Amino acid sequence: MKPWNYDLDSPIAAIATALVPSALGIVRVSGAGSIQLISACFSRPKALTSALGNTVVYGWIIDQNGKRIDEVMIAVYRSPASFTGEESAEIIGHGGPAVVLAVYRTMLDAGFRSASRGEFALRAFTNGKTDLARAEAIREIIDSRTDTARDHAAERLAGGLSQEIHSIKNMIVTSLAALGVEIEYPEDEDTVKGAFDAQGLARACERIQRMEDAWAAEKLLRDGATVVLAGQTNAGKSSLFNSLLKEERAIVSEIHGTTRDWLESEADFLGIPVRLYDTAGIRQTTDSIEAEGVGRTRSLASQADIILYIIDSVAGITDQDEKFLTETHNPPIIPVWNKVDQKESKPLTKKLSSSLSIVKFFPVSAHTGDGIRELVEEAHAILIGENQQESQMGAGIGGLRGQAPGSERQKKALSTARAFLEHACEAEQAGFPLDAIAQDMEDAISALGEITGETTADDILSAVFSSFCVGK
Ligand SMILES: Nc1nc2c(ncn2[C@@H]2O[C@H](COP(=O)(O)OP(=O)(O)OP(=O)(O)O)[C@@H](O)[C@H]2O)c(=O)[nH]1
Ligand SMILES: [Mg+2]
Repeated sequence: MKPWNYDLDSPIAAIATALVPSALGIVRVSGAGSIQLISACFSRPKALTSALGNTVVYGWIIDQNGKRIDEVMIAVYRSPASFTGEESAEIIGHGGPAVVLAVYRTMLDAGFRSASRGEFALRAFTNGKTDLARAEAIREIIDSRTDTARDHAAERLAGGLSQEIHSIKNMIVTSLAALGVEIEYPEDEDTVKGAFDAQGLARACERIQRMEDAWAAEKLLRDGATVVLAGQTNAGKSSLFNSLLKEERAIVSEIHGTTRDWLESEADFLGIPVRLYDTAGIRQTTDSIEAEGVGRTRSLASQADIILYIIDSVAGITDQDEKFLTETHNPPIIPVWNKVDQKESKPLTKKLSSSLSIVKFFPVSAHTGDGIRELVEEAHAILIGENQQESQMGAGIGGLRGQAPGSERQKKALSTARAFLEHACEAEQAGFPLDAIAQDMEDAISALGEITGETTADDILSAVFSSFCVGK
């Protein structure tokens, strides 16, 4: 029995757009007989039932009492030329929550069942319209928080990862076939001796390893990072926060203690999605509300992936700055020398203090934007791991793009496949029987097949699709 407890043959309906006031709202349906079912609650039933695939039909959705619900366009898809491979339709109406819900309820009354999470994509997969890696890329593209993340997901959606997997699998299948001949006709003089293609398998391992190495950066693109702006009052944290966001989000003033509680917003650090926090300036205070704010700053800073510690270069370094910079080792700190546009700004060349002589400061001006690019580049380098090889960095953020795995599940399957291949090579070296080596190679092929869904167990499929949103 399949792990999903609904049948994939009945016609389904779902709301495909967010339930907020908006120009358009879409109710989506799929399954054999869908068009006939909608026609029972449509002002122009004949126009709809006779519509060709990939055409749109204008009319009104009418409820069971004959009341007009909404003026819509219905996009008609005929099997197999649809996303799910089934007969399906998209009812494009107005985007208010009440109207979209009313159209949806009318469809349920007409005989559609509510779709489960990811059921449209599951149907597309079971009908052979997409493989599993490409189906997962649909969710990735929806969840993308930056252009880089979206670009990588789009490449996977276009089949970048699937093609690389197929290509590696074909290499192993070819080697396995040669080994099969050797196993089948061991005494045959004509059989090529040493059919085991150690070099070919080593190349396959390298290609898999390259994809595994790209996962850390892909995970960062998916999950993002937390960056906290901290420092003393009036250092320019809120100004830098606004400058990084390119909007006047936080209140800025020359009064010390302007920010009393933290603020957060979403920023893009060269492709990495970042939750950026502006915080209350750290200082001794008798004001209980401000003290609470300072406590929250310390707590947020301790949970960050990076702290940008802002110092007012006009005021110079205080004992408190020095204490923070020398005592805090985790998470990493980038010291920022702000307000360098001011002529009273103290030059960085001057030895700041003996304990800070090794600290690298980043000179910036939150007002003019000078130095901010370099600051973001530094944060980006720390986040993706400075110790990574150049090639791996390129592979992660820019190089492999859609060939990189997009989920933990895919990364695990890659590691499993590589472990089997390495084991096959070791077994061959140790003089194991050829059929044992062949078994390792088959297991590697099967692990790679889990990525594209050819050999994926039903319960894993169920877990993958149930993480989708309803209507997808
Ligand atoms: N010239 C110049 N002034 C700056 C710069 N950054 C901030 N300022 C000024 O410094 C003052 C304090 O800036 P804020 O951004 O409010 O400082 P803050 O660190 O958020 O201060 P608190 O919220 O009080 O902790 C304001 O008058 C800003 O206009 C800069 O790069 N150049
Ligand atoms: Mg502030």
